[in-house]
Amino acid sequence: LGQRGCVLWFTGLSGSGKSTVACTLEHALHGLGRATTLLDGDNVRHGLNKNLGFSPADREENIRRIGEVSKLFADAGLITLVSFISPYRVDRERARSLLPAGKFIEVFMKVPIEICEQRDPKGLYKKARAGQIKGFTGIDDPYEEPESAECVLECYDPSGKQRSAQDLAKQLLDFLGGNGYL
Ligand code: GGZ
Repeated sequence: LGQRGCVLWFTGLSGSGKSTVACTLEHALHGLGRATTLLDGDNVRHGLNKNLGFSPADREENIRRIGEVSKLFADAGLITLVSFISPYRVDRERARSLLPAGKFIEVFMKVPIEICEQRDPKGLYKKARAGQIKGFTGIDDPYEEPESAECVLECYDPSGKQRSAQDLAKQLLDFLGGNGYL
């Protein structure tokens, strides 16, 4: 079991494609025979964190618990994919500080909010604009962009064309391979 565990921490707005890319990357890693786990809203906010909502204090506690659980998985040798908005820089930095240097890889899904809002797959931006959801990230709750993420995924090329999840996952695989994580 020579595998070195690490945490790939995806951060980005609602609708930026975090979970899609994380899932695509996970499949690619399985193809290489790597043991992984994926933490996202579906398996964490509905279980471990089902007592938490979206107030600043609840988001902080959400990310705190996810950081601690990620550390446990990484210590067990898994490539741990984590997909939450994680909007507050200080909370991401605390999750980073739980791990030895180099084991926390921050992945910023760089997508302009205008595009996330246009896509609006679940109609949540629309509801936030209408005041039916209060404290929505990017509308009336802050998203603090990473300042030194290990990986910045430019999800749109300069011409405005969307890059595929496969292409973005490939960028991450290249990063992992090139930096001795695989
Ligand atoms: C942001 C919200 C909110 C508010 C519900 N703000 O597109 P989605 O639906 O699937 O992703 C969003 C998800 C965000 O949960 P996280 O655990 O990732 O957030 S955080 O890291 O800030 O704790 C969205 C939905 O939950 N959602 N209300 N007010 N997103």
